[in-house]
Amino acid sequence: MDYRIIRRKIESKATSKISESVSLHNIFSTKFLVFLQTIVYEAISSQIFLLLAAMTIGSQHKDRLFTEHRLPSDFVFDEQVASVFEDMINRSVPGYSTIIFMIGLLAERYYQDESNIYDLGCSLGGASCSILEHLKESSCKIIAIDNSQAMIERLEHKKAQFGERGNQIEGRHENVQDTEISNASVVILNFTLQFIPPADRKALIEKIYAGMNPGGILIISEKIIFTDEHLNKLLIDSYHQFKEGMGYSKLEISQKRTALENVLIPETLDEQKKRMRSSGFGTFEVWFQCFNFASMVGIK
Ligand code: GEK
Repeated sequence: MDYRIIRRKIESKATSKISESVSLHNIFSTKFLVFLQTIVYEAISSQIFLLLAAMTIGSQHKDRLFTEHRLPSDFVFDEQVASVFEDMINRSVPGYSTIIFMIGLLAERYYQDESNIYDLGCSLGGASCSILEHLKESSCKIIAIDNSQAMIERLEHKKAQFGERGNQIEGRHENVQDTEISNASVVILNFTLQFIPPADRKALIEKIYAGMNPGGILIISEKIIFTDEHLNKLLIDSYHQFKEGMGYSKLEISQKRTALENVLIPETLDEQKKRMRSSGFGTFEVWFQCFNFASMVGIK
C-alpha cells in the first residue's frame, strides 16, 4: 500500500471540505458551521486512524529483526525470519526480483515435458511461483524443498494464489542433501548452496548432475567473494551502500553480517566454475552479477 497516496487523498479531502465550508458561510449560521466542521474533522481523524492501522499491519511484514542491539548468535531461518522474508530478501539481495523473473524465463526454455523441476532451498517459493507463471500451459511438477518448517508452511499459503494450479508445486520439509533428484530438466539453487557446508557442496552438485536429463539446466545464485582484496572491499562496500539505500541502518547491516558469518560461506566464481566442471557440467557461465551477488547457469 502506498501511504503517500492515502495521505494525499486525506489532505485533498480536508482542503476541499474546508473550502466547501467557507463558501457555505454565507448561507448557514456560525453554530451550524461549527457542527459541520466537527463532523469533517472527525471524518478526517478516523481516516488518519485507518492510515495508522494500515501502517501497523504493513510494518508486521517489514524486516526489523536487527534494528536493536543484540547478543551475537547464528542466523536461523525460523518463524521470525519467515514472517519478514519477502521484505528481507528484496532489500538484501541486489537484483533478486530480476533473478526470480529470469528463472521463470529460463525454465520456460529448458523444461522438458513430463520431467521434474526442483527448487532447492525454496524459502517462500519465489522461484517456484515464477516458474509456474511462465509455464502456464504445462502440467509441470515443481518439487520445492526447504529445511525450514516455517518457510514450507508459508509456501503452502502462497500456493493458494494459483488456485488448483498451485498444487503443481509440492512443498517438502527436507534437507536438500537428502533429496533424491531424478528426471530433472530444471534445477534451482537460488542462494541456497552458500548455506551448505563447503565440504558437502561437491556431493550435492554431483547428485544434481546425476539426476538431470541431458539438455537440462541448473541455475545457481550465490553471494560471492573476490581474490583481489581491493575489488573485494569495493564490492562489499558498494553492497552495504545498497543496503543503506534500501533503508537498513549501519547497526542492522553489521549485526546481520555477524549473524551470517558462520552460516553463509561465500566462494569465488572460480571455485564455483571448477566444481561445476569437475561434476560434469560442460557448459557453465555467469548470466547475472551485481556487486558480490551472481547467478550462473550450467547445462548438462
Ligand atoms: C528464493 N531460494 O527466494 N536444506 C534445505 N533448505 C536449506 C538448507 C538445506 N540444507 N540450507 C538452507 N536452506 C529462495 C531463497 S534463502 C537465501 C533462498 C537467503 C534454506 C533456508 O531454510 C532458506 O529458506 C534458504 O535455503 C535460503 O528464491 O536467505 O539468502
